[in-house]
Amino acid sequence: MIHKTEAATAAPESSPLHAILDGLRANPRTLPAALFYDDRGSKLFDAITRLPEYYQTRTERAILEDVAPRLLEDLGDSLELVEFGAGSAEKTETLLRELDVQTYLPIDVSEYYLETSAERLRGRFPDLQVRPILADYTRPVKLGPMGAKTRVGFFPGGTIGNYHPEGAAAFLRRASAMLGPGGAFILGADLLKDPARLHAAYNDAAGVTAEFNLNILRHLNESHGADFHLDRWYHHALFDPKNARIEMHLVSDREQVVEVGGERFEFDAFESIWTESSYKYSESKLRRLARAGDFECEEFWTDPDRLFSVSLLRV
Ligand code: AVJ
Repeated sequence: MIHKTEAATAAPESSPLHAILDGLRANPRTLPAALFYDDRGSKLFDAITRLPEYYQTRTERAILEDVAPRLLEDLGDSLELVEFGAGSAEKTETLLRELDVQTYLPIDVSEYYLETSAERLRGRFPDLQVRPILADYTRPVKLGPMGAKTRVGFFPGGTIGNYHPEGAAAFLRRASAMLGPGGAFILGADLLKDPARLHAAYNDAAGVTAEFNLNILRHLNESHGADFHLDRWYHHALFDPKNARIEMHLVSDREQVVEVGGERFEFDAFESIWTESSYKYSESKLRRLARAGDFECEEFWTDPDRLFSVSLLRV
């Protein structure tokens, strides 16, 4: 049974048309990053996580496996694990194996992901209570009464990097309020590093990231009656050191007019739509972000090459 929260009673939709149109009218033009993750986009993202250039996913998994005993010690027994944007919940299995989790609350907008992963986890962890919550985790979510000693949030994958810094702090403050006093939060964040390495991770040789980026336009054509010609746009990803972020853009290769949701948009040649930001953190910036988000950074773990980080924050 999937529990719909108050915030989500109107069937969560990741990107309503008005948000899409607002973004396309803006200067610079943007599109919501949530648009990436239709069925095809989710599969492309899975393929990205296996690319040789994309170190994030495998490095985070290795760190989590490595520090699991320390997490067990820090968090103690009787936990309620709340995952923000759980997706297929693959990384979660490491925590479920190693920690004393009584209840698992995955929050996601995808009913498909929630159902299939709940079934898989109930099969693998017969003593675990799984209570899926169909909701948009970027908004306040009601968790209901707690049946364990400590509430632990889990936000892996470096998705925190999609938020601009003020948005990241605001998200953490909401999470902190949800988890309550004594609550903990396990946060995965990508680290600042050699720009060439960052650039390669978003410009893979096989072109999967380009496909993933362009898929947004296909998605808009299919679900919002847009008429983008995919061969008139190209993928552009760059590292901006001033803002410590990767920016992904879709660039128009000519002057053209596109219709989206019945509205006409005129694009100049080489004008771009900004589709994603992925902020990269240093340890000190991450500690400051935690504080701005009403948490204290209790532990900071990284891999030997300092590519990625897993932090344990405390309310
Ligand atoms: C899932 C947001 C962490 O920013 O690296 C991968 C998404 N975009 N390649 C990231 C993504 C292009 C990814 N996050």
